[in-house]
Amino acid sequence: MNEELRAPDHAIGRLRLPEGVGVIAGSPNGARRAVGIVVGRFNGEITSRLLDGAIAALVEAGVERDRIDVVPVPGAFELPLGAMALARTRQYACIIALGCVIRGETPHFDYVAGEAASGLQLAALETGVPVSFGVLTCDTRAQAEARAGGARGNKGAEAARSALEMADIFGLLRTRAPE
Ligand code: INI
Repeated sequence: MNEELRAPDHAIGRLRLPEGVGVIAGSPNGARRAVGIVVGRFNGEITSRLLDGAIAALVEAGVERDRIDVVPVPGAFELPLGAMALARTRQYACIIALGCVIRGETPHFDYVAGEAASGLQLAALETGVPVSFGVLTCDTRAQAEARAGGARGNKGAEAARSALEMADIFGLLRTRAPE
């Protein structure tokens, strides 16, 4: 019978794995991990709620509060540079980037949102430190509110658990005995 991996609640979907293969699956485990958070001040009433959600999820996963460092930056455009700076310290198992870009409120939505997304991916790929994408890119403020602790959950908490899951995979790979 095929093994089935139930997705943790930060990732939608169920993955069915074939038999006979090695599986290196992480879980959002925060024990003994330090975590860096970079958060945009722009749309701060929304990003504050993402930050609350992220910190609550980290603490629930076992991260000690005093091992969480938060770096506020002006807006989503600055998130990649902040994430890169945190990652380069090598002090953090993973980095969480939180921001909120609302299409209706900015003619340069596509630039800010696009640069945030590609820059955060670049920060992760360049440093090898997991960086999660907790940036809301919404058409309206109502949509952003729904994703920041409203009807559609809290994207900050999801980003926190995704970052911890990736850190856990990296930890498993580092300690895996060579065959
Ligand atoms: N920054 C955001 O995080 N969200 C936005 O919706 C936004 N808008 O609307 O422009 C925004 N702009 C600021 C941008 O991120 C930079 O801080 C700014 O351009 C200075 O580099």
